[in-house]
Amino acid sequence: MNQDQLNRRAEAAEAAVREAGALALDFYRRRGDLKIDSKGLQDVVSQADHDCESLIEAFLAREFPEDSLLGEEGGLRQNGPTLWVVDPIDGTSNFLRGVAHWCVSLGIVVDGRALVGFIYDPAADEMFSAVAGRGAALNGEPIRVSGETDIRRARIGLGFSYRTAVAPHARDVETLLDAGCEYLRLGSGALGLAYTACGRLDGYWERHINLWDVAGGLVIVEEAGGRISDFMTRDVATTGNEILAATPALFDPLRSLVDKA
Ligand code: LIP
Repeated sequence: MNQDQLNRRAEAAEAAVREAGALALDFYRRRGDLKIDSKGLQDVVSQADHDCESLIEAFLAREFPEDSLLGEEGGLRQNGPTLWVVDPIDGTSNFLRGVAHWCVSLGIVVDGRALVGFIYDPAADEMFSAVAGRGAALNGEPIRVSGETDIRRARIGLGFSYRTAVAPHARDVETLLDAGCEYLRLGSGALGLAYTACGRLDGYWERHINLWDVAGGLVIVEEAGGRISDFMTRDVATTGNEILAATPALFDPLRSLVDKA
């Protein structure tokens, strides 16, 4: 894929995420009318997730019908080698409970590497973005990970879902606190990566997360100067993986802490 093809897709991806974000915000304001379905323990979904994903699917079919789409709700629509990976509403539990910490996340993956990322928080009107080799931004302003080097001053985002056992997560909390490291569980892996990229957090750790939750954030963290664990394995689109993101100085200390937990 040449730079021009990538740039055209990046422009289109931003437009698609903004449109889906506007629809999601409209649903959010009338969330009381939404019927909530369960996908598993503490794993919810509503018409808002489905309609926002369908909007992006229709957009993609119009603009780049040769590309493929992987969405949280509709799964894989295989076409050509370029893969758009979408989480129409990341932080769905927050969304349905009226907690204004959710977003639309989109990443474009080529040859197993995320090259374009957009994470849009419509409630805060914050657009986190990055294209490989062109840096990361928040509402167009360049962003960098924090300069934090000391685990005893660090604030780390933690994620958990019942896709994994409780005990390792509980040990993570204890291990980080014993190390003097503060943690926050905000309920959106995508925003956890975006906040790491702009220095609101010094890192993010979750023992299992899906590609659609992080595809947008991977390139945003890297282009903001952060380090990311080797998330993109061959079958990650179906299996998911653990994710560790952090400032360069904190990555190895955090790695050894969570490996010890
Ligand atoms: C959520 C992730 C979060 C994880 C939740 C859930 P969703 O995604 O962003 O990191 O801890 O279990 O998977 O379901 O809101 O799109």
